[in-house]
Amino acid sequence: ESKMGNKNEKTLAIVKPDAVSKLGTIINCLKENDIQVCKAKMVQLTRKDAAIFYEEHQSKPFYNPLLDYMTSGPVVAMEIMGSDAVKQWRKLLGPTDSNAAREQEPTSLRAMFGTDNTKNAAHGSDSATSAKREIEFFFPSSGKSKLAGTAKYENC
Ligand code: RTP
Ligand code: MG
Repeated sequence: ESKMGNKNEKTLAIVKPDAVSKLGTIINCLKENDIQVCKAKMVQLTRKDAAIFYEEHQSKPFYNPLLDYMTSGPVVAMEIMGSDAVKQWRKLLGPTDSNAAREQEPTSLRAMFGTDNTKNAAHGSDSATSAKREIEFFFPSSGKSKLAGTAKYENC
C-alpha cells in the first residue's frame, strides 16, 4: 500500500437481506463516492454457503444468529472498485452495530438501514486479502459458481 492509496482497489460488498429494498440508495451512495460496481449478483445463500463464507466466525457466539440472518432472504453481492475501496466502503458502512452506528456515524449505511448488532444492512471485506477470497466466493474466476444463480425479491 502506497501513500497515494490503492487506486483501483476491489472489494466485496454484500447488501444483506434487510437492506435489499434499499439497493438503489446504496448504489447511489457508491456512485457519489466514486466507487464503481464491477459485478453484481442476487443470491439466496444456503446455510452451507453462509457457513463457508463466515467460517472465520464459527466459534463466535453470534455465528448461528448470523447464519440465520444471512439465509433469511436474498442478498446482493457486488464486486466494487475505487480508490482505497476496502477502507472507503467500510467507512461508508459505519460501525458493525447499527445502534452504535446511529450514535457515532448517523449518516452511515448501517445507521440508516440496519437494525441491530446482527441485522446491519451490509458487509464489506476487512482487508485486500479477504476481498480476494470473498470476490472469488461470489464471482469465481472459473466462471462456474456453485451458488444458486438468481433469487426473487418481491415487495409488491
Ligand atoms: P461484516 O463482516 O459483515 O462487514 O461486518 P464486520 O466486519 O463489521 O463485523 P464482523 O465482526 O466481521 O462480524 C460479521 C457479522 O456478524 C454479525 N455480528 N453479530 N451480535 C453480535 O455481537 C454480532 N457481531 C457481529 C454482523 O452481521 C456482522 O456484520
Ligand atoms: Mg467482517
